[in-house]
Amino acid sequence: MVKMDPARADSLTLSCPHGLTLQGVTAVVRYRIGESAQTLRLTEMNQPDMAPGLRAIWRCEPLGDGYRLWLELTNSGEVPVYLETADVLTGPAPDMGAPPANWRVYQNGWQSWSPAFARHLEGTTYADPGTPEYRAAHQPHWEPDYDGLVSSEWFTVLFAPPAPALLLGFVTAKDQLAEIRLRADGSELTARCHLDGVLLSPGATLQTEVLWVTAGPDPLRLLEAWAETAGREMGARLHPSPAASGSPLSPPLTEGRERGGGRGWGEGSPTGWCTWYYFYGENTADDILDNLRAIADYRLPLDLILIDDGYQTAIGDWFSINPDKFPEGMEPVAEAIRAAEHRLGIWTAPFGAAATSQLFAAHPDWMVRDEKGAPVIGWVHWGVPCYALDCTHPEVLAWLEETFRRMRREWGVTFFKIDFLFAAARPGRRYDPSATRAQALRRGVEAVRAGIGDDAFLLGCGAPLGPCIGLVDGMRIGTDVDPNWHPLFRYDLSAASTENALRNSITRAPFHNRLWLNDPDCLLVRQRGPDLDLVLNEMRTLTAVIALLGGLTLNSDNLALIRPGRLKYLWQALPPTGVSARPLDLFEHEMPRLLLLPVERDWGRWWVAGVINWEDHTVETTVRLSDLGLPAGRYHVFHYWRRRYLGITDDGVLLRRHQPHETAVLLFKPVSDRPDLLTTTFHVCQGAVEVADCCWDEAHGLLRIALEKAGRQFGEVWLTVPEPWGVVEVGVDGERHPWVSPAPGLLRLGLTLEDRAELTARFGRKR
Ligand code: 9PG
Repeated sequence: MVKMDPARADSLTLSCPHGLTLQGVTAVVRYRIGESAQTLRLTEMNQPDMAPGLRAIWRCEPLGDGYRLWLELTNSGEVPVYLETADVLTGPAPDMGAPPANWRVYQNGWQSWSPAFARHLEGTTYADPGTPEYRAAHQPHWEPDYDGLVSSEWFTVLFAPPAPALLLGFVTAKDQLAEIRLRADGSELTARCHLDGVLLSPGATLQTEVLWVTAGPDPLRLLEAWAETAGREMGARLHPSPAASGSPLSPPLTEGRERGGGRGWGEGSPTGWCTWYYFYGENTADDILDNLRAIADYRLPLDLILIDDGYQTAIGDWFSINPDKFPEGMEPVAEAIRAAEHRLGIWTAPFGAAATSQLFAAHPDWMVRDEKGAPVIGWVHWGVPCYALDCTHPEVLAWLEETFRRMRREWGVTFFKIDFLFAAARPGRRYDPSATRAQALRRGVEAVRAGIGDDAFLLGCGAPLGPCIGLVDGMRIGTDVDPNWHPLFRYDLSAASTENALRNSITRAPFHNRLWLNDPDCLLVRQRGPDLDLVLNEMRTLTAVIALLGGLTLNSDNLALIRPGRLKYLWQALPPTGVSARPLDLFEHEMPRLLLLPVERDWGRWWVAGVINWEDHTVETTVRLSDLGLPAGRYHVFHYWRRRYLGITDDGVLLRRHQPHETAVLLFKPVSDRPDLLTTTFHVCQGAVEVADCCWDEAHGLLRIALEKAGRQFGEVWLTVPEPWGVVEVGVDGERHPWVSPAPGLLRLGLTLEDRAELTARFGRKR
């Protein structure tokens, strides 16, 4: 309910669900007429308000358990108006029952690589390097009074337990960059749309983005509901996902197997191999062909071959192929990849033109310009300045569309990783003075989509998130993974490192299958050495987290040289389930430690938890069933990486030696009174992808398990055998098969699974 506050006629009170109220709120529009700065403050909803040259309506409608709010702005005068900002809601922060220092505030970074997590305002790990480069890449609304201000791009959730959580989130993002600003002392909470000084001509009208304000007891569910709503409002490109079409919040994984094959777009998360994180752009055509051969030899179920940065002579000159690396050009490599029935993927940074490029030399007028008319640098690419293309220029859009159409046609590319997208949204002057930074970016991505066609896969990277929804299929949601666990500069949370990449992939997990498919970046499984500094626990953490998150699963080792023994880790993450685990303690820990994947099949139900130790030392960790939200009952617990059965619990487990950077992958399976499948070691999700069926024939005491997984992989199957049952015999594909009993009531067998196998176990009642 919205009401006028009788004590203050100059503002409103917005009553949110669960007793939260926002008092003293208004909407504010800042604009210019000529050189004169103007402000219009609105204090009433759904009726027009006027100021010189501007007519505005503050719209409010119910949405779900809350409100949707936006502004409609019309130039009511005879001269141009230039719009700066529109605060769809501004006022003091609400009373959350605790001082702001004790709040958790989800702070979403601007683009793929920008840090995102639920900050604790006091004792935070947040760091702002404060360099011009950092601001250019991560802080699109930076201003000198940024100190003491928490800026979260696009949405936030405020939470101070035990009070309910408050969501302020824009659910549209096509036209303006938007941020939620919170003064750390609670004096101001503002939901602001950035209009970037664009021209509003006499008679013209525009709308701000739509803000959703709501509240609820569970901040993670609010975040999931927001992603769901934003994805729906913006027509997110979602690949058919049975889980996503079920219960809107926290769906259990029901049918991952059918869609997890990674065989084609539309069937879940892509799998593949990427050149970048071993070769870092130094790869030749032969290196790619060697890896193609290794993938075939090992029968690795990797679909896509992604040729990342390095094949081109300069950013912008996408058909000028480096002859030292690709002596015969791109065609023969593309041909070989297609002939081997792989998807061909290619990396570009489409909105940049290197200072050294032919593109810049030919079209200096295609760049975004600064106040002085100089071309604006989008970013510096490995030492080379790249200017930002003006994606409101019709010639630029035509060139983009044609460039991508040619890649599709001439090389047969069907997967496009488009990188450094934030360049298109750098501040500056553009051809179309009425286009915002967000609109410029979106027009650019639209041109790319038009060129590649509707059925090609488009992966955003280095991308401002919101404006890409509905155009991209996948999105990188964190920094680059890296051969190092910690970043070189610890104070930069956007710096490449496995730790930073994993943090964002976990904290942005709720986006998966709601806004796009999440890309957690590549999986590296090679041995520790000059090319990789991850210890075994760190590599297993990377494997486990990527597997539990169910998003894109791309390997980036040199498979032609890798020690074959290491491939067992890659196998255990393939194929992706397509469904994401939930970061249960997202609002409790800035580095969430607890991922939970619920799995449900016709033949059973289980939970896989990833319990992460981010500390640099060994800790003792307790995992309670109540922390996981599991129904009360008795559960078998299996410690996946250690291949150890931990017994039955109705309470929880204690990990006495939880090692540095180790992720304990724990299976919780309800105890059954008849023989049952406990787990398999073919996949981290332990049955979610490789067990096609499992049925119990009580009359004959027969358990039949159908295993299906592309390729050839050794693994174990574990069964539970409760009293009074005893095993009579075990068979694989009709042949008797040896087994052992690692503990009373347990049966384990090893087998090499080649595409499919049927396991039968016959039991009898002991007397
Ligand atoms: C290719 C790489 C890979 C990688 C992308 C992107 O200097 N920088 O700040 C910087 C940030 C990210 C980055 C490279 C440089 O990586 O995320 O997967 O494609 O480009 O150059």
